[in-house]
Amino acid sequence: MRLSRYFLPVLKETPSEAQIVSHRYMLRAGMIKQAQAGIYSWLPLGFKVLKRIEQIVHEEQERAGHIPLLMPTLQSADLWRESGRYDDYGEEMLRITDRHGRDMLYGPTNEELITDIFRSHVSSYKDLPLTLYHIQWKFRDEVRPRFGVMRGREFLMKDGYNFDLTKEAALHAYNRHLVSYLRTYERMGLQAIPMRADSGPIGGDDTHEFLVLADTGESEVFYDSAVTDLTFGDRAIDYDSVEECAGIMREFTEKYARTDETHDEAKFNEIPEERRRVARGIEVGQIFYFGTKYSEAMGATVQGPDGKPTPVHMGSHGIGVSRLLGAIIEASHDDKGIIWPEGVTPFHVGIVNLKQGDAEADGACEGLETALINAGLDPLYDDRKERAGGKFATMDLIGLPWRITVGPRGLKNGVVELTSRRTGESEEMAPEAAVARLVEIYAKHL
Ligand code: P5A
Repeated sequence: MRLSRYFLPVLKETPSEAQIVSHRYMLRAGMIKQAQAGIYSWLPLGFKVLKRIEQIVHEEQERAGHIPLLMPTLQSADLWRESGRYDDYGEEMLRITDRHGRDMLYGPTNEELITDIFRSHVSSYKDLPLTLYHIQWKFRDEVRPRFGVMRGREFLMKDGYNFDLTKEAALHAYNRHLVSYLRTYERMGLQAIPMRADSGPIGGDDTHEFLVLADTGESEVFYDSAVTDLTFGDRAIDYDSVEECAGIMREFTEKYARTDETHDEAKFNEIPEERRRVARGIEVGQIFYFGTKYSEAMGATVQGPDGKPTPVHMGSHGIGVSRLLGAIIEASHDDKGIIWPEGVTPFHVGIVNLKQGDAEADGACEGLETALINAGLDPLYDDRKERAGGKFATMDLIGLPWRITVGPRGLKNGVVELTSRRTGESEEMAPEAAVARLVEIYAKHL
């Protein structure tokens, strides 16, 4: 992409309404524009990151054996009356009436709709286990939408639902989700710690939230610092193996880590004092096991092996896809702007031409752009007639992890400069070597 043809409405001024760094940088980098309180348009740069995050979520869900589908945003109130949640959900639910006077709502979550799909099409235990998920917009009429995409009213969520014959099978689905979430967040360059939490309006007793530690997080958290040493890494996992998933679940949840809703001071005090931590975190996901709460209320039964109708055991599992952009920026930035992890960056590398209009510099940049594209990478070439300082400032703000700087002086010696956004370190090398280095860096992210 050529920056001269792109739509990147970067702001020079710091927007006064933004209280936290991720919101400030998302506005300044031209990623989002507020349409109404808690409702945003996703401008091209923001939309690109959102799509990259969605892609990672899809890949990891499908790897775990979960099946994508797409349900609508508007739902019928009658389904929610069946589960009893229509009245319970309160003012957070956006209620709408259509021209025929039928009550509808903009879905804040989809337990009812998916249970309706299930009961219409599945009647035998032989069709289990089944986990269906989608990535779809949700609406919650939050009292205080704030911090940009962190607490929106309209937001994008991945929500998945498992259907199993027994509690044991449903707990395996719970563990499988936990494992797949650990992988998902790590691919985005994030450490998200599973913490015992409260289930709120979704229901059930078993629930974990995934929290990214950040001072600007809305949740207060209490944990044993040893949990921050755990990483999932590259280990291979067999998602069908009950023991393997349960083992990872134990490994990542046996140490004390809780949100304030479930915090237990006495248990916390059993941790050696030097490892006790009280901090703040951003909730980027939550998993639930709620048994037969919805299947019993809505008649979602299957014929069991004994021929008797049995209500299915269910859980639901959510990732805050749009919130993740804010969480990643909170976790990865400096005073010049965003620093995208390689896994989610909107463009893989920025090309900065120090002397636009100089035939040799222009030719070298175009050659690099073509070579990068041919190698499967997605470069952003700043071909504007701007001074170098302005080009660097834009690249630093939008946070591409790598930059190639091309200027007449270097070209005389046959070199360009490859710079890491994270460390600021630069290295001179031949253009082909820079392309080869980037191909190597991105190999595990493509
Ligand atoms: C699980 C999937 C549920 O709704 N039902 C379907 C369950 N869980 S949840 O914890 O309430 O939401 C899942 C994740 O969505 C993100 N989230 C939000 N993101 C932005 N703005 C909001 N107002 C908002 N509310 C929830 C969180 O990341 C949460 O973990």
